[in-house]
Amino acid sequence: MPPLEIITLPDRKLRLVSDPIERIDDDLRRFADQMLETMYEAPGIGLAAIQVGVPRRMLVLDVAQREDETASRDPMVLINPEVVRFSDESIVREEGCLSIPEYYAEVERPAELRVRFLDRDGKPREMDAKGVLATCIQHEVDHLDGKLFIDYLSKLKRDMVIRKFTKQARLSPKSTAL
Ligand code: GNR
Ligand code: NI
Repeated sequence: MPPLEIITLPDRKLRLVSDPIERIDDDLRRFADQMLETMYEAPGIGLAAIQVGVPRRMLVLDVAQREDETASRDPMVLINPEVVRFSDESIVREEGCLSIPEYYAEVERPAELRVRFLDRDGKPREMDAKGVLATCIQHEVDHLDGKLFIDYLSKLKRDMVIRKFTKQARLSPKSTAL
């Protein structure tokens, strides 16, 4: 199965607010597996459905290999995720985004959280997260609300990034490939 295409700035779909998932069936599970394959291939530690053009509230994650490449995979699928608790303590971490290739910046977010979601079998779950997992979950849930990590930067920096990608898209529009 070929990986899905990841949309990038300035694609306006990245600003959509994704809709809740109403039915968890085999088609959805197959799509989740395709998202995971796309994330591993990228490579990335998380991927929201809207990043492959589907405005539904689902994300996949695997932070297991980020610090230890020899660790085994730990794929996770979060459907209709909702952060129900944030820590008062926050941390600053460098973030990147597959939809904003090769741009990295420091973002401050709550250090820990509790997230409520449905797993791939439709079972309600809650999970406490800290470290890079907590950062990644917030980054992905933001995607479901049309929000990008550059929105936390100064307007000057954000506009510079958007301009760079807009200019690039004008010079080599995807639709004229081949
Ligand atoms: O692969 C990714 N790495 C990353 C690093 C720091 C904070 C967040 C992330 S998520 C990103 C993949 C992505 O764009 N997910 O939406
Ligand atoms: Ni992202």
